[in-house]
Amino acid sequence: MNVVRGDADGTGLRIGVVVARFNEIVTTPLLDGALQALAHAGVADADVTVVWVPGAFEIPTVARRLALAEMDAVVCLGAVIRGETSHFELVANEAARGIAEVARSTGVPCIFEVLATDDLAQAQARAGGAHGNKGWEAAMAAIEMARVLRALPEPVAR
Ligand code: INI
Repeated sequence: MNVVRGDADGTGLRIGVVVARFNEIVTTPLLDGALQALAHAGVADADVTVVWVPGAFEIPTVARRLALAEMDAVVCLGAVIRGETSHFELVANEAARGIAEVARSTGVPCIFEVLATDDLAQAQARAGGAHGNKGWEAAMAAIEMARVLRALPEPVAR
């Protein structure tokens, strides 16, 4: 039996991070957590590319570009906070759908860490507050997925 399980060794991995400016009070600590995790796992500073985009809606476009630029994984960070209009749903759904589509179509792991919360306090609790830092978790998920893919055989044409 072959069992593949990714580890937390980031040595030699190239990681892209796409982070939304919208709700920057939340996304900056998410980014800090992600960068700390990458360094902790041994990813070299020079192998990390951080790209800021206006909002979560724009994340998939840059995630695709980074995925196609030979990144081993892309971490997508944003915060969508429920307002009084349906804009919240549209942005959150399109970010999720777009990031998933980039991951599937490129084969490069794109980690979805766009928080979708009812209010700012819930988001801050997940960005270095009572519920930890989801940016850190996202970065570790990126490394795990990159390591899983490295351990798997190359795909063959069928
Ligand atoms: N972008 C976010 O990242 N979070 C939000 O909560 C948000 N809301 O609620 O509007 C948001 N909107 C901006 C959107 O991502 C795009 O930048 C904008 O629509 C331009 O395309």
